[in-house]
Amino acid sequence: ASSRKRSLDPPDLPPPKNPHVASLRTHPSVYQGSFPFYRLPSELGSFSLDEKRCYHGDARRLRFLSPPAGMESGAASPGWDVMEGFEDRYVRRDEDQKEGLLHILTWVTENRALLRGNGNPEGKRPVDRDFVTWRGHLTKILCSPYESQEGWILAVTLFKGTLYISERETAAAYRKRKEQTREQEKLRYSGYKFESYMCADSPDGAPCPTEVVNTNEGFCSVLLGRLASHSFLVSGEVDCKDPSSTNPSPPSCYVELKTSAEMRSPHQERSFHRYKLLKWWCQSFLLGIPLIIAGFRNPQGRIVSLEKFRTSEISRLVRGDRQSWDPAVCMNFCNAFLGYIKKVVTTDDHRVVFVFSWEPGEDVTFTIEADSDQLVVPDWYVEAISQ
Ligand code: 0WD
Ligand code: CA
Repeated sequence: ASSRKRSLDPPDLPPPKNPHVASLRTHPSVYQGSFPFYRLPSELGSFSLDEKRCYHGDARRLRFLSPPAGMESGAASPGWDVMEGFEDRYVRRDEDQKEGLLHILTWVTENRALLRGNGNPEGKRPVDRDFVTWRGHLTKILCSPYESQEGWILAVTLFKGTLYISERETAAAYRKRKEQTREQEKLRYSGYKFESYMCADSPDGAPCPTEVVNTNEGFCSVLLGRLASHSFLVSGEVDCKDPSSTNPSPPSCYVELKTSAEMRSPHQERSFHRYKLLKWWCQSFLLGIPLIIAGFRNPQGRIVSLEKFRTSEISRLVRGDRQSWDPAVCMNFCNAFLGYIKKVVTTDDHRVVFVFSWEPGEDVTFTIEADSDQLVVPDWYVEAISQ
């Protein structure tokens, strides 16, 4: 009788809760397929952050590529010491100061006229885009299907028809940052120092490798883009402009600079393709930056070779490796995640924050803060945009 009862049980029970209704999968197999529509972003403006991290609505911190002679032929082995100056000429940005979307929102309030919708006066959005965010946040989303180490938290608010996405530091990222060793900090420095060797302050100037490296400084481009049905305004830090670029209009004239450890074995080369090139591709593709110049450093901290990577050719470099990544998966996942945000975040109120979080191997889930004390869209912005 008991077995008979059990078999009759299910229809009497409420339908089982589907754990996937409120979550989003990230496994690559779910997102295989053709590449979604992605429009090359167009630059709408830019801003600069000075040595004190003060905002300026102009391109004063844009730098210009000034590579050493011989780079084109692959002959250059500059031998630059990218650790030099670490002790006495390094000013680090205070990363305990969480800026959120501050600088983007400042740019938006100063350029409102460029962003207003064309609809009827009641229906139009003050910022006529579906999403506003940093490029770095989108890079994390794109990489998620292949990420096995670091999770993320993205806080989202819907305000006057536009979704604002801002990162929150995870507990693990906080610990990692606080426990950073001197050696790790030196490696970070070497990336910035490489820029000092490669960039000049004017189109026909020369690099000044003895300058102070100050990570407060930066030049950010503000662009409009579209992925499938999602329109967005995105801003990202740009390393330099190539004055000799055949296409002088941004973002096509921009160049991304990277450093990486010199590769000495097929194993190191494979892992460079699988992990580093994934991140490099996602980051530059998102803004439409066509060229990445990499400096490879030896264990003594000297740049031993320079190599150019065309963003559009990177995915071809990894195609032969079946365990590698597929750019279509990254973009299809991003498309799905933005669609998921639109479905979930429907309360238009700047005090309400939807907190999406993800850990490798798990699904994306969210919680809601009805009256958040960590706003994505701050009160000053609400006031400024309503003027
Ligand atoms: O406070 C934070 N947690 C973050 C701040 C996280 C991500 C970005 N930012 C700031 C950056 O300081 C920058 O001003 O946002 C601005 C632009 O960011 P993005 O372009 O969206 O960010 P991303 O693509 O991750 O980084 C671009 C460059 C980096 O180049 P490399 O080659 O290392 O990927 O921005 C720099 C760095 O040069 N950068 C930072 N500089 C200072 N502090 C930071 C940081 N925390 N993160 C990236
Ligand atoms: Ca860089």
